[in-house]
Amino acid sequence: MMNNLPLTKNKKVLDFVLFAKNLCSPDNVIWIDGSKSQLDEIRAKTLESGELIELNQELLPNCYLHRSAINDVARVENRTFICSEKKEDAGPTNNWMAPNEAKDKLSALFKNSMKGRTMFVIPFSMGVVGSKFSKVGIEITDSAYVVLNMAIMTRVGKECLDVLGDSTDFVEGLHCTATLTEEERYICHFPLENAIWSVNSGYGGNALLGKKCFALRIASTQAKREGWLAEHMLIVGIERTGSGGKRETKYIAAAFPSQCGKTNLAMLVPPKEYLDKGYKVFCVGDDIAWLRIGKDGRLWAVNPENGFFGVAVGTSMKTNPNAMKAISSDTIFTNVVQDLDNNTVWWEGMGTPPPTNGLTWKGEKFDPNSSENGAHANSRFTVPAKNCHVISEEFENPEGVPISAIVFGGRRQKTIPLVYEAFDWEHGVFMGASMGSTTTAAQQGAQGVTRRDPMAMLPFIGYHVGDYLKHWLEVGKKIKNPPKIFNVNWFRKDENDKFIWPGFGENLRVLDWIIDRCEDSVQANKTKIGLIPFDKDININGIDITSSQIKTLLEINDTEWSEEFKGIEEFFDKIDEGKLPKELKDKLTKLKGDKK
Ligand code: SAT
Ligand code: MN
Repeated sequence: MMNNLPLTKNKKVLDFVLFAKNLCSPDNVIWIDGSKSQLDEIRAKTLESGELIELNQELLPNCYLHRSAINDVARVENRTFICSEKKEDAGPTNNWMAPNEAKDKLSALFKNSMKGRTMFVIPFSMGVVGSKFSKVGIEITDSAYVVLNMAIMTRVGKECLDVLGDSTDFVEGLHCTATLTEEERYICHFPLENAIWSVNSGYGGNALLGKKCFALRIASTQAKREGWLAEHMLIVGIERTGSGGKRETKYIAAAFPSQCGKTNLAMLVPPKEYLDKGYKVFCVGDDIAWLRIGKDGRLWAVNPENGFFGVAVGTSMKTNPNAMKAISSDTIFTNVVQDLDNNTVWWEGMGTPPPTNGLTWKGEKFDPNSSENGAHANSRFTVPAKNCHVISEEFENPEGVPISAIVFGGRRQKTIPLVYEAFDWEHGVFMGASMGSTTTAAQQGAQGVTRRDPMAMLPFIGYHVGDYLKHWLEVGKKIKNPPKIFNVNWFRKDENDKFIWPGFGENLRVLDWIIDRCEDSVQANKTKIGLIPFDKDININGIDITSSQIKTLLEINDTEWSEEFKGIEEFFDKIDEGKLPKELKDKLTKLKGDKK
């Protein structure tokens, strides 16, 4: 039987559940205990209602398909609010609403919104249950799809309440799909109360409140108060024989805006030459890193999530074989094509022929010859981390992994070299603060323009961006052995508009240089913008790259950089509001003035 008795005596949790119950008037309340039998029962109900569709259990064991509402397929930045006490605390990169106004507005939308429905109470932990790095949340939702996804993406169940005990230190998340009306969709964050209210969307980033809402927006405010960093970063471990002849795994944390291949980089497969030399790559996380200063004076990172919520379109045996293997079982697919002949899934860029008898993400007949995509561009898979064959042994380590290098990157057709290294932490923070990515067809608005996205956190910083950058500088001052900071760009194009660098697994060649630099085993070329590899130090054996192309990839063009500095200056002016750290402005002035 479903558990509808409270799983805790924690007064604040019970008060929150009672408050939500009185407001939303559900028919019944179910506490998620984390047991397989309870999740099976909930899934069975979604199969009856059609919310989930069972896929071919022989070919795709324990895999299911979900089609979202057509108007509810992505995060909605324009309906996402930071409800800090004062507007200036949210800063120029966030929408702001006064906390009381937000509560009033959303209360009206929540009122009786669960009539005729079940209210689920999901206790969850971001990070290993009970670790001092971890934080507990309670999400209340009317969506069984959310429950099943949260059970993959986070650690859920009674044990989270047990470790919470009677502490009041948890994040309250109130979520209701309500009517899915776009004009009444709100994702509101209350940093002062550690609370999130989300209404009228069932989509991942809006509804799985542990992810962007908690682990980035709320956690970034907690991190600021507590002296650590909550970042939009993958964490990858690379095992190789280091310069001293010892086998060692070095960990890299890397921030990229969406559509730059974070999940692919986190699980990359080494090129043959590197496999032969014994290189191994381990994935710790593909989206979020919580970073703290360890007792040893290094920066340590955990991935607070327990699964991957990856983009399906474009994922193939070529781009990400490890993800493809992972999602052959235990996966919820959202908004992909259903192949009716064998009841499996398909999407554009999967590398196999399109089904002739299929249904699009909207559930309509799929025409493989139509110019319209069958899968939504933001179609997703939700899969447990343990399904990934290259998940790191340290994934469950409550202390996390020590970070040797922080890498920033974006999609830039020119100007930015394949890789360069910051002179020091402060310069690295400048690099992160000024990073940008070229907009693609996947984004609204003009294409081909550079959108600045500091640390890939633009939509996820829960407070003023100037204070956030100041916090980065302050953390840096406290790290005795800071990681080195780099910037990479896999997306430089030639005069024929073709990508020069092959990308994907070959990116290991660049990570290898980065680790060499961290081990001080390779020299670098000092230029005015940073430390660049000497051509010979990027290994191009076995790839289709000429030495003149490597030169282009590493080129610093003065005219392009003047333009770049102008773009950075404009952006800094826009976000300043008197809060942008002077160190960063000075750095820009200095870099601008420096000769080659
Ligand atoms: O926001 S989600 O986490 O759903 C996906 C993304 O845009 O990164
Ligand atoms: Mn992300």
